[in-house]
Amino acid sequence: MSKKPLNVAVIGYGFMGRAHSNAYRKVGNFFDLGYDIRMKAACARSKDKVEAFASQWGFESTETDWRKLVERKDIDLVDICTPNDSHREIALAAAAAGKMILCEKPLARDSAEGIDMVKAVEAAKVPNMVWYNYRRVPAVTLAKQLIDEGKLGRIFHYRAVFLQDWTISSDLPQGGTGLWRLDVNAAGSGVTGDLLAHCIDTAIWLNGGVDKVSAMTETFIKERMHTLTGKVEKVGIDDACAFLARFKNGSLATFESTRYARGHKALYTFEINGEHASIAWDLHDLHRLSYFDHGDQGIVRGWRSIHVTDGDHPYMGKWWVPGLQIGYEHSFVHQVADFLAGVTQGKPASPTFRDALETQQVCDAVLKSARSGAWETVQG
Ligand code: SOE
Repeated sequence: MSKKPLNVAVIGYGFMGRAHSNAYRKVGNFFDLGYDIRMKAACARSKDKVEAFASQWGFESTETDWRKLVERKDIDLVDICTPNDSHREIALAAAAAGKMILCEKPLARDSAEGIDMVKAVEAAKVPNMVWYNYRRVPAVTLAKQLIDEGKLGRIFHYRAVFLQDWTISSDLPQGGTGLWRLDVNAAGSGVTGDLLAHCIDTAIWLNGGVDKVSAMTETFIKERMHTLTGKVEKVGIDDACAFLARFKNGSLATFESTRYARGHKALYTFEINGEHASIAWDLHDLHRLSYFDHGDQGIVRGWRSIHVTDGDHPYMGKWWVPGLQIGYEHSFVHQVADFLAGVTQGKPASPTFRDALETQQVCDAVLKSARSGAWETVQG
């Protein structure tokens, strides 16, 4: 079958620019797509850096102005890998230009920006998706399958944490490459939008919508040098956030995230306790899913550790042979494969901008609750 050419443009060459470019390059080798992906253009402000990035990742051309890029007739898909403060503006222009849009998480700095983005892609009827990649780690997708099959029965508890330790030094500046995550104007929030957004996205996918939240946040280091102004400026992000939540299905949840958990680099874990079974997952052991089934015979009942590498496990039939595991970068490959399958079948793959707005609305309620000290209802 002949494949349709798909010209991809990636804006931003940071960590995510690399993760996504790697996915576009690999996906056609492992998944049967209706598209022939072409690495058409890379875009970033610095000419030297974007040219080096384009040559490393095999892009045919470069642009230093994203406005020019989104107007190009030879681009079909625009991938936004820039800091959060430019997501809205680029997405609105790309939607008006009729491009497919993939946007790095979180969708935006807040729901108000997110709503504009949802309206723009829906009015333009362009395929869209947000890169909440952890859904597509095979063990996490298996968790979804088990829940949807009813194996857990009624869900009582959801528990998630995302711990890091990379911002503990007070010498670390805010702003600029990578460190824009510490600058509230660029990021919108701290760990809430950067890390808890992942946990919330997975939780909504696995356990449905969140009704109410009660949160606390802390900014441990109050001032940092700003890379762009050279001045010591107030830190406006949350360094740590913990919140309680009530889901619409009646289950209770706790979520915690910090960049001050010495010894933890990216410890994302969740555990779900149901009436008949429980499941647990740990990003540091991402190819395993822990599963406890109360229906097992009593004398052998216990937590089992499923090595999610068999051909009938989600996505695994596309990779190597049973027993050989895959990793972090493959979740991005799966996301591109699902996105394009959705476009071909006219069934948008999740999370669309509208799905990701729900996560944004939970983040807004969490930050509101941390300020008010009260339980807040999630809007939307
Ligand atoms: C922050 O350190 C970060 O890189 C996030 O921005 C990513 O979304 C997360 O997956 C890993 O941590």
